[in-house]
Amino acid sequence: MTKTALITGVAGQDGSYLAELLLPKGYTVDGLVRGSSSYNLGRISHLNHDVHDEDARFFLHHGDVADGSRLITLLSRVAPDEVYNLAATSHISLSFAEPELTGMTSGSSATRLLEAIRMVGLPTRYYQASTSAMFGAAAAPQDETTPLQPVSPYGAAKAYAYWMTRSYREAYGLYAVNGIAFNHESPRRDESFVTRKIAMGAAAIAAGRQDFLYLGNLDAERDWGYAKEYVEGMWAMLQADEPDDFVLATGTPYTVRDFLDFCFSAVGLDWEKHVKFNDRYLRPAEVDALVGDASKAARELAWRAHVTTPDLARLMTEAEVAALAGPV
Ligand code: F7E
Repeated sequence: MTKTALITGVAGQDGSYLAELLLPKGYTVDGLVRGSSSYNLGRISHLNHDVHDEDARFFLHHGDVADGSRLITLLSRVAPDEVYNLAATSHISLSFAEPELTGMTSGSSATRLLEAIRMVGLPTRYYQASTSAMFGAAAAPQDETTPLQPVSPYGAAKAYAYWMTRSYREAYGLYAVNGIAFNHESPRRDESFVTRKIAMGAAAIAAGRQDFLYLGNLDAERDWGYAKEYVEGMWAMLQADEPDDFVLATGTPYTVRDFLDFCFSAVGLDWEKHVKFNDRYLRPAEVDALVGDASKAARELAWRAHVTTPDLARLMTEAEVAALAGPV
């Protein structure tokens, strides 16, 4: 029997990779997209969603995770075997500017979905996109036992969603899990995150289209993996016998400065000649070091990140160089 998955945030980086993973496995994939007039469906436009096709298995639905009654209607209609809650306001800087909205989209969306699953009475398995941003000020390396110490509205909202997911698992016996993903990137990453910004900047400078790249704190340490591999971990969590929470990470920290070095080296440039500091990219509070220990996922799910941060930086920079060169 084929399974049905509902993905919130299907048009985002992770949603698009997850849909690409599930469709060849035989899943029917229902994706939630915001019903705005300006669609941003570039990441999923290659997936067949012609609803007139009898074999269609990829469907888009308008809706917003802030709209509880819409979620109930949708869940009743789709009756998914699995729900992946990937929709969020995921920019940390933006979360400081829009703290209340961030709470609604990245925090209480989990409650709305969990409550909708409980009300509709489906045996649905639920994946909550939790994040290393919840660890905030906690000393690195962090794993599933590290106490949460968020330092941004985004981290705090995600910590609330994390605890609601655990509460519904414990109180109602729902199969509900938290995947605690550390930074995961790709050529599909939104342009304002530092990795994509650097990869695009290096490619544009190498092509003579700009001279400088403006950045904030270069000392922050992050554990950057390849998003395409992380969605495999998300799926694996929902196939386990028992629901549990897992960290997804590479385990190796690099600084923003290192990432600059990897990207600019890939195009034969010295980043120090092209990068300027601008304080507009500093945040009211910064997370100094996020480094994950994913040994539980390796042990229990046989999941590992294979693409290292230097490989990822190269892959992302090459994608930008190719994009600038245009179609062959
Ligand atoms: O920043 C520094 C910045 O915005 C990384 C999200 O996926 O991962 C992500 O959040 C570091 C920070 O990612 C610029 O201050 C310097 O220290 O790429 P980012 P993030 O804040 O770690 C977590 C795990 C999530 O869950 C989030 O959703 O880079 N940095 N200069 C800069 N960052 C940006 N964006 N732009 C700069 O110009």
